[in-house]
Amino acid sequence: MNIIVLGPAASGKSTFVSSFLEFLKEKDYNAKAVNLDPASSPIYEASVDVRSYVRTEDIMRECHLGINGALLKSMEIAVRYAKKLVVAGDFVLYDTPGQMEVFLYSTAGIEILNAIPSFKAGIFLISSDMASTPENFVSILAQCAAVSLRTALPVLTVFNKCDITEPPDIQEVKRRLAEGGMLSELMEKLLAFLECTTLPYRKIQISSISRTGFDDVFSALNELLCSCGDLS
Ligand SMILES: Nc1nc2c(ncn2[C@@H]2O[C@H](COP(=O)(O)OP(=O)(O)OP(=O)(O)O)[C@@H](O)[C@H]2O)c(=O)[nH]1
Ligand SMILES: [Mg+2]
Repeated sequence: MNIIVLGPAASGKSTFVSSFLEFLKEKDYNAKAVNLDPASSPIYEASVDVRSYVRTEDIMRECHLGINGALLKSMEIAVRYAKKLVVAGDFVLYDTPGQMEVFLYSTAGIEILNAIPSFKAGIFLISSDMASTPENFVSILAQCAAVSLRTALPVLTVFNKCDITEPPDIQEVKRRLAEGGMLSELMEKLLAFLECTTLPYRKIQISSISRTGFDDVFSALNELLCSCGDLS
């Protein structure tokens, strides 16, 4: 199974890849990790590292670009090596950059994901502390739904960093949105994005640091890719 780990900057993607890789290896699976982030060196043993082909800091210097423009340019260059960025294994975890525009707007991110053979799923990591206000929660949900649409992957929505804060209670978010405020109507409508994520079926809470909730991720991934399973 190929697992693409997606999510906003600092949601804990690389830490999750590192911890979940160990979790899978301890279960005796042939598990591997691939770094698809040209701006960051992997904090785990990567079977393939995109930085062997392109590094964002080099692109910044050579093309006189800022960090975000250089990251997008790096991903465009990485497309040339897309086939070399794929490995085989029982489980392969693909770590991605936190700049969501790579998957929300640019074609490069999608082309790289398209090179990964099927039997693949996405994990969209949400940092629980980032989703602590209704505004943030709704905004992240909208991103999650857009990423599923854009990547055409079955995507599991997962709350990370639950060791430091509880993820939001969805009923409580709905109640607070109903209280009013200038943008409450807009946010209430955006809340419909919730239905486009796996959260109405199952709320998965993990900590990549203390390694809690990984069994739940593992079974939900298997159910997500098994036509006979549901997420309840
Ligand atoms: N408390 C806590 N901290 C975490 C957890 N997961 C990650 N972190 C911390 O969050 C910070 C960002 O983690 P990363 O794994 O680098 O996040 P990322 O999503 O890969 O970041 P980018 O690649 O820059 O987008 C680091 O300081 C991690 O130690 C967690 O489950 N709990
Ligand atoms: Mg990272």
